[in-house]
Amino acid sequence: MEKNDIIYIAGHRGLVGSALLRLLKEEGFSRLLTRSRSELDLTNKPAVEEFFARQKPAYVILAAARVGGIAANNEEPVEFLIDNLQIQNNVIRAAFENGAHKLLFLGSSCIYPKHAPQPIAESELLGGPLEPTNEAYAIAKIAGIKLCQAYERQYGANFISAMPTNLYGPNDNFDLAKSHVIAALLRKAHEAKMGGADEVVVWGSGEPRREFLYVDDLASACLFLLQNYDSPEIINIGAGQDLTVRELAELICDVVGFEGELAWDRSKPDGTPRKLLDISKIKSLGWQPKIPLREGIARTYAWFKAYCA
Ligand code: GFB
Repeated sequence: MEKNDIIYIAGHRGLVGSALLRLLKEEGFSRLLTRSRSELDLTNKPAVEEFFARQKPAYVILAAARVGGIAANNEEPVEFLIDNLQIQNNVIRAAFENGAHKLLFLGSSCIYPKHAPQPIAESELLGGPLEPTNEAYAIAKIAGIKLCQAYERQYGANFISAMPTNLYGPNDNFDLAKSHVIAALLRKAHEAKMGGADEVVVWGSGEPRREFLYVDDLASACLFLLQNYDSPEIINIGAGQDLTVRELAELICDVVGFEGELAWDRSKPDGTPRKLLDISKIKSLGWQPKIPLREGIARTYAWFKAYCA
């Protein structure tokens, strides 16, 4: 990967894409290609074809997707399935047809079976039924992995797929109906503190376990894979440790400085009981996470206060 290669970051305004854009700029990559959703609708096949035919990116990072937390996934399976299939089909095909050297497809830890052995190794893919709350999103992501592998098998394309664990950081979505748990609890704890409320409502039982990776660590892993990994086999990216939702909520309240109680809304789903990724494969290649959870949450809270509060 040369510093003057044309690199297209699809989804550069999102949590993942914006972190990649920051990192690639810092590293001196000078021809970074981005388009906002109003400039290029990735679900529009002719528009995507025209964009690739004109720009001919050498590297493509597919960080554009319809994403959301457990509620959005559970309530809008149609959009999660269709939009993600369209975006990835359009971008992956156009990348191949316009001679991209390499494409990085980003999946998710929810592609693994609900009851996969922990920590979850890459070999668990398609080993059992999925978690129902995010089955539509997971099916779309699995289709993306299989399309990249098919391009490699049939045409020799260097299209790789990475599976990040749950992510958080600056530019996350803090809208409570769509957000993932860290963004949601940061907002709730902040608003409770500012409003003098005596409790914060947390969804579910507090018992599910989750692993969280700060998005700058994810960006560094993606750059590492673009530079060092050329296999169609999927590869996990995670933090290597997890905690319960209850422990997470307590940590977030501590970072925010909210001293009231936690209240549990058990009418909301818990989702999958645990999804800790086995990251021994990427570690053995030489990458590891750097930003501890508490520090990442503090940085995210600082960003939230600056831009969203
Ligand atoms: O982050 P989250 O929405 O997604 O929820 P998943 C994680 C856990 O936090 C669940 C609990 O057990 C939630 O019930 N939780 C507690 C909350 N309070 C809240 C809250 O206020 N908001 C939210 N959102 N959760 C998603 C998938 O699953 O993970 C996606 O739906 C994707 O497909 C993503 O894979 C990474 O970890 O359950």
